[in-house]
Amino acid sequence: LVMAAALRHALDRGEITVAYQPEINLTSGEVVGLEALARWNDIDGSEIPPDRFIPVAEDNGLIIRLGEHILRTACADAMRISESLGRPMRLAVNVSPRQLRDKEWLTVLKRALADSGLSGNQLELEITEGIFMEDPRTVVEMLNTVRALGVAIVVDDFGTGFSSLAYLTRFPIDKIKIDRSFIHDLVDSSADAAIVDTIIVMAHTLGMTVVAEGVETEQQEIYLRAKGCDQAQGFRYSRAVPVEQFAAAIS
Ligand code: G
Ligand code: G
Ligand code: MN
Ligand code: NA
Repeated sequence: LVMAAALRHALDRGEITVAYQPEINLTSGEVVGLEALARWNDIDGSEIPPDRFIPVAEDNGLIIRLGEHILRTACADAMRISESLGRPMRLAVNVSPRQLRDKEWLTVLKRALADSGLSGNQLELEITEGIFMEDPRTVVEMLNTVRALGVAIVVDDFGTGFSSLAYLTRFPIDKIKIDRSFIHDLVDSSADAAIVDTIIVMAHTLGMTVVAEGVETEQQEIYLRAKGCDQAQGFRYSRAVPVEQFAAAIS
């Protein structure tokens, strides 16, 4: 309850900011995208991690306002970065099931694109597997509407949920993000390697792009490139940084 009130105040005062982590094309080595990650620096300077405040925002409904703030900020930042770079960067934004269920969601999304000037083709929405356990008719219809704007659908934290794999063919999905728990011991664990290999082959067979998250070492990168993984993200390249720092690093 205390955190919910503090979060509301922080949002009112514009203290919730967005940091960006690059996504790298494993073939070219180029930065091809950026993931927006919410950041909350408390007045005392300490950082409250998103895995603590996002669930609070989801429980009390504040995620609707918070999510809109992050989406709008990120679209505007990605547009500016793309313009100054002279090539389009893809932007990935995490969205909670509760946002997707909100009746205003599509309006919020269209307005964020229109106001920023960002093309729908540059935007990716990261959703977690839990959404696929909800009423499939409603979810498929909403995802198809989003996709008609050119926006791509990404399954985040892939492999950690409890849902059946059948959803991969029932729902319109463009990209899979392999959870970092499978990447961590990739080079030493034949079990984790087998899982990663299989996810890459499966994603490509289904016509999806595949990204490895939590890439920290050169050996992991070499392994993933050899297996045909399309993209990588992780501390090997950069942690999430403020927009000015991101822009300066890639220009
Ligand atoms: O930045 P960090 O890796 O600490 O993020 C931790 C978790 O918080 C991640 O699982 C990420 O998906 C989630 N998260 C970060 N920013 C947002 C956001 O803007 N919206 C939602 N729904 N989740 C976010
Ligand atoms: O959306 P998601 O929950 O996947 O957000 C990414 C999270 O993973 C962020 O909290 C980010 O700080 C974290 N992260 C990003 N790269 C790495 C990495 O290379 N190693 C580890 N341990 N965590 C990472
Ligand atoms: Mn994510
Ligand atoms: Na993730």
